[in-house]
Amino acid sequence: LDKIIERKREEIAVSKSHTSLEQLKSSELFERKNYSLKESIKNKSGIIAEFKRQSPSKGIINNNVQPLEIASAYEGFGASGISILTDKDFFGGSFEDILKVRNHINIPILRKDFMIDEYQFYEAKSIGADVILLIAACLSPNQVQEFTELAHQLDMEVLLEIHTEEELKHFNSEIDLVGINNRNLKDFKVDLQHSVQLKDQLPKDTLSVAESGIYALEDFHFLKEKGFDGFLMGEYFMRNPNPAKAFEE
Ligand code: IGP
Repeated sequence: LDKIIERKREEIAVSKSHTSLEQLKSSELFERKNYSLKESIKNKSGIIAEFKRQSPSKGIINNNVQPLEIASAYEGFGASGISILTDKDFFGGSFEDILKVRNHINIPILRKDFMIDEYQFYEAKSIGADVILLIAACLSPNQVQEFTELAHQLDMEVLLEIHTEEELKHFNSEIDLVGINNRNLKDFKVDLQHSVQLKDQLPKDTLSVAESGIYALEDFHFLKEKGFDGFLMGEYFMRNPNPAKAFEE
């Protein structure tokens, strides 16, 4: 994780030198109306289906797919939202992956990246993202609060990702959704029980999302029974040649 953040800092410096804030703000997509993931989670399957070609823990997962094809299939089966990785060096993603689908689907898009600088929020808005991921492990509680305010000013929602009890300190009541990652980003171990155990410690009315390691519909049903509102699933869909079929019960 430290390595990713270090690289991210360099990447942001380069982006800033190429594209000014003013240029980002002049994007047509800056004016569009946000889709709410909160609403969509309540009204649809709760699944946030992810477009992810590769990851540091799994290597290449699926490199042979078009984002729009996958995103349409996700929307087709009733996903509440689509998570799209925009980190290039570690996840093989790009802004293009969001831009290619933005105008063709009508469910919220989560920009999945390592957010450490205000500039990235303007970027996200300029490519048409509706929701931002905030990873507690790379932010202070203060930053989480500031970034949440900024996201809201830009008419985007935030999903705060936590992994430990300690990280509950990053929560504040302005946050839209809280994700509990079953994967430890430091050693990549995955344990589904992890999210179940931490969930009880969230305020009762928080919209909760179980993240990672949901590799079977059974897992999805299990977590749903435990009271989760949302389910962030990537690999399960990306390894399946037909994501829509993957979700037929
Ligand atoms: C999806 P999985 O195990 O279904 O492919 O996981 C998602 O939870 C995972 O990609 C993820 C992630 C992250 C990736 C969760 N938090 C933070 C990058 C950064």
